[in-house]
Amino acid sequence: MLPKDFQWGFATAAYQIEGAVDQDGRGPSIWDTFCAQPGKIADGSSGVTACDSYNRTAEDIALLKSLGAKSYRFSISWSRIIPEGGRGDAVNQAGIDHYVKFVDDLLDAGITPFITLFHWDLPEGLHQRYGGLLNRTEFPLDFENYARVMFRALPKVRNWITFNEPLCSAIPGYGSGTFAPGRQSTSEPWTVGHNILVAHGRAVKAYRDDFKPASGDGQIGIVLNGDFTYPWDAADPADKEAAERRLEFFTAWFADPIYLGDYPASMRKQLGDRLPTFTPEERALVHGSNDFYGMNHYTSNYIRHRSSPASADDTVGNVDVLFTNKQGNCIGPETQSPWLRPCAAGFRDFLVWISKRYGYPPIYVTENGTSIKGESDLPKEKILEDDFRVKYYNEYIRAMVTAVELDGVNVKGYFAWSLMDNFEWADGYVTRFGVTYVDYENGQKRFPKKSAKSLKPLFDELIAAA
Ligand code: GCO
Repeated sequence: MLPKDFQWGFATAAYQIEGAVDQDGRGPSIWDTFCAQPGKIADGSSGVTACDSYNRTAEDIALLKSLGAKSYRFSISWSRIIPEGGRGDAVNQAGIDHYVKFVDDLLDAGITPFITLFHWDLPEGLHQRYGGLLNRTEFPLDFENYARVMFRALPKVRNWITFNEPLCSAIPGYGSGTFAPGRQSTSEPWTVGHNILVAHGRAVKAYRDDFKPASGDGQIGIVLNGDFTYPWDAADPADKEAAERRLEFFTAWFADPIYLGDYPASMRKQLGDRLPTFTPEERALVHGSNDFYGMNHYTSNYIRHRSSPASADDTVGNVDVLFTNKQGNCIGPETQSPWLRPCAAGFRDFLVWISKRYGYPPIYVTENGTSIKGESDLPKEKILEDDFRVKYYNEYIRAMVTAVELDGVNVKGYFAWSLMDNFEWADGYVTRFGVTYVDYENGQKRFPKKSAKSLKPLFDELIAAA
C-alpha cells in the first residue's frame, strides 16, 4: 500500500500548454525564438496557442477535479514574471496576479500545487544579454532573484521545484542543438549543467533562509530524468560497468553533487576539465540542496560498452544505448514512440538504484507516462480508447508500490505526464502524452481518454485508507 497522505496527480509545463505568448505583458522565451526558426520543430508548430491553458484555468482545474487528482504539478513562465528576466528588470504584476489566482483556485478546489520554477523556457533577454545558462555568475543570481519573487508572491505554496531535467536544457540545448537555444558544442553542455546546479543551490538557500514557513512543511528540490539501464550482455563485466556509467552520465551528473558533494568519477575521467570544478562556495550551495528527489522516468535501455575511446561529442558515457539485448530480448513493443518503450521492472529497479545511492531520500515521481507512434493520426474515438496507456500506468504504478512495500523505497507522490496532450518540444504536436485528448483543430477542446479515468480507481485501491 501507499501511505494515506500519498500525493498523486498530473504534470504539465508552461510553454507546452499555456499559449497566450503575447498576453498580459509576457516577454519572449528562448523557445519562442527557437520555434520561429524554420526546420527546428517537426511539424513547424510552436507554443503560440498550445492548449490555451493560460485562458482556461477554471476548465483545467475542473478537469483535474473530475479525474480525482490530489495534486497538480505545473510550471511558471519566468518571462511572464520578469519579461526581460534579470534582477534589475521590471516585474510584470499581471503575470504574478495570474499565478496567484491560479494557486488560490487550485487550493479552493482541494488540489495541492507543486510548482516548477524553470521548465526550459528561459527569458530570451538573458540569453541575448550574457549567454543565459552559459554565464556562471549572472545566471544563478538572476534565477535566485526570480525564485525570490515567486516565493514572496506565493506563500501558500509548500512544494517547490527549481529546475526540470537540467540534462535536457544542457545536452539537446547546447550539445546536439535540437532544443532551444539550439547551440552545438562539446563543452557547453557541462558548463550549463554546472550553472544550473549552482542556480538551484542559490534558490534553495534563499527558500530555506527567508521563505520556508515556520511550520516547517515547505519543501524544495530539483527534478532529474533518467532511463534505467541493463547490460546488453549480463555476463560481460564491461557491459555491467557501462550500464552503471550510463546512469552516472544521465542522472548522477546532477544527483551526486547534490547528495554526495561532487560529480561522478566516471564523468571526470572522460570529460577532464570540460566538467567544471565546484568552488568551495558553489559546493556549499549545492551539497545537501534537496528536500526531496524529483524523478522523471519513462523507460529503460540495454547498454553495451564500446572499446574505442569516447568521441568529443559523446554525452552518454561512451556506450551503445539499445532496446534489444544480446539474447534478442526487446524492451517494450515496437509500437511505442521511437525513443521509449514500457519496462515497469526498470521503474522499480531505478527507484531502488536512486534510494541505495542517495540514502533513501523522499522521492516524488514528477513525470511518468507514454505515447505511441502515430497516435495523432488515429481517429478521435481510437485515441480516446488508449488501452496501451492504461496498461502502462497500471504496470508502472504497481511496480512503484512493490518498490515501496518490498524495497523500502520512500515514494511520497506521483504525477502522470501529462494531464493533456501538449506541445512536445521538437516533436511539436505529433507526439501525444496526454491522458486527455486535445482537439487542436476544434478550439483546443479537451476529451479525457480511458487512461485519465483509470488512475483514480487505481490509486483508491493502492493508497491506505485515511
Ligand atoms: C521531459 C519533459 C516533458 C516532456 C515529457 C515527454 O521529461 O522531457 O519534462 O516536458 O514533454 O517528458 O517527453
